[in-house]
Amino acid sequence: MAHFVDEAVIHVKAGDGGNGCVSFRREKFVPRGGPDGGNGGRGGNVILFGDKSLTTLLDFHYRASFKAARGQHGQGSNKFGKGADDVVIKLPVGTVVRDAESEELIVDIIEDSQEFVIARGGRGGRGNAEFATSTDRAPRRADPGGLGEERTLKLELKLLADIGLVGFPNAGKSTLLSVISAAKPKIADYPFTTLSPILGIAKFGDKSFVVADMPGLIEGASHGKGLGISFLRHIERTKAIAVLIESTSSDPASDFEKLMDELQTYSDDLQGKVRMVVFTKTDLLERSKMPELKRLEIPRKFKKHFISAVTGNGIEELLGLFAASLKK
Ligand SMILES: Nc1nc2c(ncn2[C@@H]2O[C@H](COP(=O)(O)OP(=O)(O)OP(=O)(O)O)[C@@H](O)[C@H]2O)c(=O)[nH]1
Ligand SMILES: [Mg+2]
Repeated sequence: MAHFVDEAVIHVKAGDGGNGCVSFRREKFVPRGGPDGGNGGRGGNVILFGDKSLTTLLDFHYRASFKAARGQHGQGSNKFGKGADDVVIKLPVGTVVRDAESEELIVDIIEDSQEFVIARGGRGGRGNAEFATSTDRAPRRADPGGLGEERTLKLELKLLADIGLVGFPNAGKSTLLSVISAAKPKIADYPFTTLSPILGIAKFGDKSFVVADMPGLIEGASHGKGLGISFLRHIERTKAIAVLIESTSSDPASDFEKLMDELQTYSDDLQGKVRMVVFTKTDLLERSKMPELKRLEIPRKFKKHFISAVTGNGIEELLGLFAASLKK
């Protein structure tokens, strides 16, 4: 399957425990009261929590550090410090959590609402009241709070592509992916630059989705020409496919038909996922040729769209179309 690993490295630190307190009772007419220093409170834990409504680790690229508060210190009059709240990190179901240094597997988040304490808060230190014995009635000793656990985690999430980009070699598929996501596919002015699918995460408003940049498809690919079509299995489970055609092509209508034929040879199902035709590199198209391209005979059900990855024209609208095609 079109597996793609979305990754993030985050740092978690549980809260330290509050310190125990050294204190003695002060009462009228009692010159030296007994010890009454309370214990410190527990530091907050950091907890991982599976949330099925999340789909990517993208947000961790903006916030990568999570710290729980320390427990309150103990006080006199046997007042115990309050424990600190836990910090909960929500992760998409399917996230694999590893130790960033050793790569050792720590936990697989496989269920909605699954909880895992990833960093334990430090224990509260004991106050001097707890150290009183028959021989030492006025202990001056209290424990400091324990340290909260701290670790660096590597998160990995396997993703399936939502949208597949299909087109002849050099159509501008990789360039499109590079402008709508953080992916850095190889881009070059020759055919078959992309040899295997590359995925990236694109955002439109508060929606994010996975886009697959595919190797170029050519006529005869179904008979093994070029790179063949075996890589199309990577987009079998996408929700929508966009066919990209260079707007400067000498015969864009025939390009479209050829691409649709190759897709169909692979499976009707795959061809049935084509939602839109995207004409690329409009910055290279003579203005006078635009109307002709717009009139092009392409069945109505396919949305026609025009973009230039160089000027950015039409890119935001295209993301809107992608997002809309995923809703259905
Ligand atoms: N002027 C212009 N050039 C573009 C645009 N998009 C892509 N190109 C150029 O077209 C060439 C091919 O782009 P790629 O993105 O590598 O094409 P591809 O479809 O991924 O090609 P393959 O991986 O070989 O199938 C590169 O030289 C790009 O710089 C565009 O909008 N305007
Ligand atoms: Mg490419």
